[in-house]
Amino acid sequence: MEKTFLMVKPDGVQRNLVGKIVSRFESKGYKLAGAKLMTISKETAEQHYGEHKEKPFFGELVDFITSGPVFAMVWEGENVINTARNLMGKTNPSEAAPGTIRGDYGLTVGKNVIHGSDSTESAEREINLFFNKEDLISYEKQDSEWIY
Ligand code: RTP
Ligand code: MG
Repeated sequence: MEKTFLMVKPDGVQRNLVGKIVSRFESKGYKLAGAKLMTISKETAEQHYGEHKEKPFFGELVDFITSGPVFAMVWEGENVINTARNLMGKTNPSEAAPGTIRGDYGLTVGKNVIHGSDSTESAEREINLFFNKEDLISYEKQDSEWIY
């Protein structure tokens, strides 16, 4: 089953949005495979956002993501990578539609509450960067094809 890496960013943790954000993905019907509250080292942050190394906002991005605890998660379900991105909304909260996480809770492009993997390759890379294999739980809920 497809897996994605999602992370409530430091602004979301500081603003007590962890429960609300987890609830969106639970309500949608996806399955939680792993989660932890953690602080990110500068090295891990630079690796995680490596694709943005040359961007002018890279330093600010790394400083922000390491500024306080984040809530890292792995979610599972059919097409979860793309669907989670749709539930998150556009990168800039001022362009994100109401009803999306960033549309409802995000303030600025820098403080946009949540991260989500954008491809199967980045999902695999990010899951491996943040979680050990034994931290991810595989479990059955019900004998049904459509309950993940
Ligand atoms: P993320 O990686 O955090 O899930 O966000 P994303 O895919 O929607 O956006 P991406 O292009 O990967 O950018 C990563 C994060 O960098 C910050 N950003 N700042 N100042 C700026 O112009 C700017 N552009 C991007 C955002 O916090 C974005 O989430
Ligand atoms: Mg991204």
